[in-house]
Amino acid sequence: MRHKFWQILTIVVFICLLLGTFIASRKKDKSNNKGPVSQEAEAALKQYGFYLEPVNEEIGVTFRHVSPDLDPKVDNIKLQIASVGASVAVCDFDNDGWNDFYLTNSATGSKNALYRNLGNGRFEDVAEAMGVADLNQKGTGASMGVVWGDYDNDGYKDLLLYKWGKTTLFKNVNGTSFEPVASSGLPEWANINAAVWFDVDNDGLLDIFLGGYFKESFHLDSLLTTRIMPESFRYANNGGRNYLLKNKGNGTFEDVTQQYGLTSTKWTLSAVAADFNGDNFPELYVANDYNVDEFYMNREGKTFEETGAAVGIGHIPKSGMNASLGDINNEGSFGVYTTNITEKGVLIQGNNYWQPKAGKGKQPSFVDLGQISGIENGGWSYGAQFGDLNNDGYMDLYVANGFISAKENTSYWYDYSKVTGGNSNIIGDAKNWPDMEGKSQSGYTQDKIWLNNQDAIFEDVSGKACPPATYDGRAVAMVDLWNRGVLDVIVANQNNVPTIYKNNIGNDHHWIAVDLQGTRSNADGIGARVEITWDGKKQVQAVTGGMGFSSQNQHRLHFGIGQAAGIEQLTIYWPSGHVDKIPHPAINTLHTVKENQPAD
Ligand SMILES: [Ca+2]
Ligand SMILES: [Ca+2]
Ligand SMILES: [Ca+2]
Ligand SMILES: [Ca+2]
Repeated sequence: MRHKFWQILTIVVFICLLLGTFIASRKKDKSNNKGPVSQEAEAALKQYGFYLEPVNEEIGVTFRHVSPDLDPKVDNIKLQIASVGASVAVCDFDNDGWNDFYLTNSATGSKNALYRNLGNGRFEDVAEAMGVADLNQKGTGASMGVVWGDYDNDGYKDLLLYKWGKTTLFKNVNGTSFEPVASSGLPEWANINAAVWFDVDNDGLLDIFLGGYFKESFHLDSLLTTRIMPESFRYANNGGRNYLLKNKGNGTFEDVTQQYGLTSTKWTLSAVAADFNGDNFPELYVANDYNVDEFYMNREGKTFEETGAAVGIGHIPKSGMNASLGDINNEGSFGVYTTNITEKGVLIQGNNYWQPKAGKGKQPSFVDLGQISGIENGGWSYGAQFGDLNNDGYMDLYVANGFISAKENTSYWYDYSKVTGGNSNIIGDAKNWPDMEGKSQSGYTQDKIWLNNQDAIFEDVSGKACPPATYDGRAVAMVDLWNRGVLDVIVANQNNVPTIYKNNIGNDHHWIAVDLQGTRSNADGIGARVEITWDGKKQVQAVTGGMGFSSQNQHRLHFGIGQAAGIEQLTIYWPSGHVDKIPHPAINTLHTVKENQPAD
């Protein structure tokens, strides 16, 4: 008997040792960049040419987002109101050539994170040491997002943190610490859900656009009233005001919102700036909840004119949660992807891809290709980004979705309909909204990954090109995290962990990447357009100061070019008006290009 016991124990120990070795070797495989091993992964690599593998633990990312705290007066719909705040913004803040990223948290007392890329495959949260962690203290509001922009042109990108509360600009001190910029002229208190850096007047100094959601007089964690909600589900104009803040060049910003005609008070959730008509001054696309989106034409840097209806985007009110740029059919012009709500049998708004129409001179106009391209139905969509995930020369699309994943197998949609039919007095008061009682609403859904099968027709590869996951996705950023010539994907999930996807590419496709440094233009080159031509194709991308929903991609621009042996020309249209042309640049490499000093 005793003998048998020892025999069994020996066998058990032996099996444990074997298992341990197996697990250790698997771990080693991952850290050695051998790629995923599952059958699903191998099938995806073969069929789509890429597979996204979550790697949070392996790379040292332990962050978890917690939703903002609200006044108990709106407890009945807390899940609904406190459903934003998870964001991601990529930046190589210390200029060591490795992309780092910032994640916001939102609960009172929670910490934001700045993950520095150690260059050895792992990341370290340095937010505390750098002075940008403890930024959700009581009385200062809840973080909603950040955008990076070098406002003082010293070569280090600075951090603009926007909040439901006190939006703050932090100066990046040589990549070693951050210091809040005092008396910068930013609003003392506002409920901001969108921000972009852009040079409105092309004077070489980056200006700021802030989009307000709730009215700026509300402190959502200590409310004097419950009348904080939209006056209408379709034509609400009682949201927060927007801000255009002009960089004076001395560390202060001047509020020029009135002067530039940005006076609308719709419920803004996202914005993107780019030059759509070739005069080098950036236009501004503003995505609004509970109303139509807006398109602001830049009139020579002196004022904006809202032309949404005239250009075709401003007719149908939807839920505007995203605005990001793409060039899905390699025509060399920007389209804008906006996201909305689609819930089968309840509400079908559909997402839009606004493709510019040719031949209209200085006034652009747009036609929606969302449906025909197959990228219309993204569920309750939030942030979205284009990027060539398999380097075949066509931009693919990642869309984060899922509104509230609370109690399983419950739905607030029926209760919701009780308030959506009411008049503005009823809708506008949170106390009239039925108690959510912990119910879900358009939750537990898989983010959308759409593969561009050339010619702007997309295939839904969700749940096939990555393991199944049903977080409430908010912000998406595309970034080459390990300098492999591959776009990885970071998704910030609401009230949950983010998903850091390492992209495994299973083909021999080529690529080229470009990192711009302005000299006459702003140092970040924000607003510059980069165009490449190859094999009879043309693709354009822009350097932006934030796009998507509460997110910012890597600063460098990444182009896949399939099996092409080279590209014919790389052209950079700087916001200053200068044009740099680089014939036959080397491929499979990152080019850092200074304005008017191109070297190939
Ligand atoms: Ca870095
Ligand atoms: Ca700076
Ligand atoms: Ca400016
Ligand atoms: Ca592609």
